[in-house]
Amino acid sequence: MAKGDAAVLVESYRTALREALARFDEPALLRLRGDLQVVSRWLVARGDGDRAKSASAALDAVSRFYSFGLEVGDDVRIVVDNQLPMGTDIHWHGVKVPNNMDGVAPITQPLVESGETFVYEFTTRESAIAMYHAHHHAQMQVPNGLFGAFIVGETPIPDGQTVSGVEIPRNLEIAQEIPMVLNDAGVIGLSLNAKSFPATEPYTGKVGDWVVVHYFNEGVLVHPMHQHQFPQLVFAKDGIPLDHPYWADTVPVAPGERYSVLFQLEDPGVWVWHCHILNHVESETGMFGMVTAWIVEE
Ligand SMILES: [Cu+2]
Repeated sequence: MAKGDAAVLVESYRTALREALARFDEPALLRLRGDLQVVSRWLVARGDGDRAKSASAALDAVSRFYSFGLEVGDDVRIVVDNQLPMGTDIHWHGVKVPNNMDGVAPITQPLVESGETFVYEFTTRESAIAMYHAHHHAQMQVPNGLFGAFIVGETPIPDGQTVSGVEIPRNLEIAQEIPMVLNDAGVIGLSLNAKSFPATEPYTGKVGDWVVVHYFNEGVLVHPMHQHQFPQLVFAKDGIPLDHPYWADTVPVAPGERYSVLFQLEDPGVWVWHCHILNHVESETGMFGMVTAWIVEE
């Protein structure tokens, strides 16, 4: 393909996605368990103009639409309705599926051409902290929004264990469980859950709360996620529980990786939480991108 053709394709792809977004309706079938059926229409942020504001509005919709949780043993049926001007597919990243459901056109299935539908069916076998994303032209489709978070069952937390001298109470009650998708390219750009600071609203909690965060890197760069004040106990990598959890104030998350962390909001105040690659969070005009915060109250 000539370079000029690729540029035209990217532009028409973005235009079609923006149009699809304008037609977006709240799906009726989201978060059903058992015989799940989600009618997927790939969407993407409106990335031009005021990126923070537009990304915020658009990706709110995307994350509601595309993040869903399942139980182990659920029969999953997902209908992909391809409204893009180009072919696509979906790979279930971190979930075991039959080979012909692995979503790698043209190896394991035919390409889902523009205007076609394709049905993915599988039964979840084990708990997973997973993602799903386009595999065809992933370098273009994923950074432009063709991805989502995908959680199956429960991944155990190391409560009752002592790690580096710190005792994690038994039978911990988790005040919040937060999926945090990292992105850095395409029309979405540098973002946390598809929002760029200041659209990244702070998280709020009370002193003493325990929080679980699952980082998902759907971007093309590594992001060392730094939490001020509260060390993060890394307890699962790619959804696989660690025999030896470890504490870290900065957790590097490479493309494709997932890290699950547990931490306690120990002190009141406003505590910043951000990627520590500094030009992912600050420009000459101030903070932007992959920054958010905790507001911890007494
Ligand atoms: Cu970063």
